[in-house]
Amino acid sequence: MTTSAEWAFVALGSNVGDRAGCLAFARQRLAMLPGTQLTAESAVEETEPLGPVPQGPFLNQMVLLRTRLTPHELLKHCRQIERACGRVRRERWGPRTLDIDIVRYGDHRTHDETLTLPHPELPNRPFWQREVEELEAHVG
Ligand code: PH2
Ligand code: MG
Ligand code: MG
Repeated sequence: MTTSAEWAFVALGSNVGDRAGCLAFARQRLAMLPGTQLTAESAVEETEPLGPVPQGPFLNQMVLLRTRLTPHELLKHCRQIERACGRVRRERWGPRTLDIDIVRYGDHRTHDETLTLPHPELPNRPFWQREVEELEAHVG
C-alpha cells in the first residue's frame, strides 16, 4: 500500500459461462479492495475473440480505480478474483470465465515476468482504446 493514490485502468473480459455475471462479480470485488475506490465503469461491449485460439465472443469492459495498492498488490488481488470466479489457467489466450488485466497504472512503466505497464496489448485492442478514452473524462 502506498500513501498516495493512483488511477488504474483495469480491463475485464469473459467468454465462458455467465459472462455478464462474471463482469459484475469482478466489479463488486474490485470495489471492495483495501485502499481502493471503483470510480467509473465503461460500457460493456461484445467483441470477437482476438488471437490464435478459436473461441466464443467476449464481453469486455474497463473500470477506473483510484487505489493506494501498488501495481503488484493490485495484480495479486486481480488473480484472486479471477480464481474466485472459477478461472482455471490453461492455454495462453484461451477461453476464460474472467480475465482482469491492469492496462494502465498512473504513468508507471514496469516490465518484469509478471507485469508489464502499460499493458503491451493496448495498441492492438481498439475496444480497450475506446474504453480508456471513455473513462479518461473521470480522471481528476
Ligand atoms: N483476451 C484475450 C484473448 N482474446 N479477445 C477479446 N475480444 N477480448 C479479450 O479480452 C481477449 C481476447 C487474452 O487475454
Ligand atoms: Mg487478457
Ligand atoms: Mg490476464
